[in-house]
Amino acid sequence: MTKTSEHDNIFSEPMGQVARFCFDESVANVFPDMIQRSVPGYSAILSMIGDICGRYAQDGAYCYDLGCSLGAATLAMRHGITAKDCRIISIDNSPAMIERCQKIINEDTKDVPVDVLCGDIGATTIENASIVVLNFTLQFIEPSAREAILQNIYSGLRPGGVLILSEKVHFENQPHQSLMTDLYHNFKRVNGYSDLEIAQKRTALENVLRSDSIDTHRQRLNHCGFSSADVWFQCFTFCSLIAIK
Ligand code: GEK
Repeated sequence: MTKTSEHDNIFSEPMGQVARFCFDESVANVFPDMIQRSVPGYSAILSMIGDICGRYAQDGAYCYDLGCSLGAATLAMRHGITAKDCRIISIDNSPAMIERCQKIINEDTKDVPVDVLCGDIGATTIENASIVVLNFTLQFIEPSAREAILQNIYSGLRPGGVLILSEKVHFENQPHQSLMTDLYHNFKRVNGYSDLEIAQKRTALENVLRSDSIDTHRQRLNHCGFSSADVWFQCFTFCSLIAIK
């Protein structure tokens, strides 16, 4: 977690009409608590992103955190990088997130420079990169626009550079999909979410978070030109892939 935050009770009261989920002020205020209690393995993934940066960041290269929210992955990257003269570029299109992210980064004293930018990752040119992180962001992008974003990332990576792509995924095998969903809902219950909160959040995310299968991710990454792309972390319907140029 980036820092302690307010408790997430956004979906705790019955809502007549559940509005589409968006990354506004109310979500930004509770975001560290929300993502920690909703994404199995979130802390482990952040910690490994730091380690991967230690291994793959190249001297004089940019490291991108696309869909940075409050900058949790940015901080992991900043503290994991050991290469010289790197710069982190952290982008999110939610002004509420970016405003808070900038404050959090300002409070951190590590010396790797960070540019925190409000913008659309679909309109961002990736250049001179050794690391690109999409930590649970691509799932919110219009599916037809995903390949162009990955192509842009591939083009902007140096040879030997890596993309870390964490996503909620689905499984084509229905019994397996049901089991993973049940286990996931139980994870949320154990973390204090009621059945009402789980159901209303699910409705709010319909057509907002659109998952792909792991096969779709692998094939798309291979099609973009990555020489290797495979899963390094998985828990239920949440996984992270590493793709190497
Ligand atoms: C973390 N990576 O804590 N352009 C820029 N940002 C976008 C776009 C877009 N087109 N679409 C969505 N976002 C973070 C967590 S959260 C994941 C990432 C979640 C942003 C959106 O505003 C939000 O901040 C982020 O992507 C997704 O490691 O909430 O499950």
